Amino acid sequence: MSLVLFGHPFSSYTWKALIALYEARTPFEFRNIAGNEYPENEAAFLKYWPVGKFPLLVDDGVPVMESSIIVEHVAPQLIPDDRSLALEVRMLDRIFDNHVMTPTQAVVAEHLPFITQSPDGARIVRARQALDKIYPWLEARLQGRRWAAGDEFTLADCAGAPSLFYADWVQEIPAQFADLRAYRGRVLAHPSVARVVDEARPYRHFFPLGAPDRD
Ligand SMILES: N[C@@H](CCC(=O)N[C@@H](CS)C(=O)NCC(=O)O)C(=O)O
Repeated sequence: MSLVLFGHPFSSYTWKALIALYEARTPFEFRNIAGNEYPENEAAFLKYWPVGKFPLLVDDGVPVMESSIIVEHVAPQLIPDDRSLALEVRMLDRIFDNHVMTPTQAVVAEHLPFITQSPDGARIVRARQALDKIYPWLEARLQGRRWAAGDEFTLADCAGAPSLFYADWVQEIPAQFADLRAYRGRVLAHPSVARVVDEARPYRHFFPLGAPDRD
């Protein structure tokens, strides 16, 4: 297996793939597609995946798209063998991506001048309402749990870490959701996650809503 990961060090979905690679301790080459800094990396990436969404893994020349599939490809041990637990892990993975990261990305996108010059206020309100709905659901779900699903760190945590990291920056998790806030703190302290957070520090000034002075 010769692995190349195309991505951006500040990208939430790139984090998800990197966390799994760090968990698996698998050697790989990272090809940064940050802005205009590495045009050769971006050109190679777009040849493999013209859609342009990252991360993208290339394994011995074969492209693997979608962060959840990349996680499963490089670290199958992050999906439990037990079938019902595996279902819960996959469900939480989808919930973090679709109901935490998607509204978070929507708010961020409306603040990026290279995406829009006229932010859609209604879209921002809808996205914030979506976060308001998922926070209490997650609070109830995570009660008494160390990790998102089961006793081990899994794919669900690979998705939970970046989505909650950025969601909290966009719309701080209210203090009343103590278990959710504690989970976020715990998962961010996990070594593979702390590593991606640290590697992204030089890019924090790009956060369009202004990076808070924490984390
Ligand atoms: N479902 C995809 C989502 C990937 C995604 O949205 N990546 C963002 C970066 S975090 C992206 O490619 N943004 C650039 C764009 O949309 O053009 C996955 O899980 O890999």
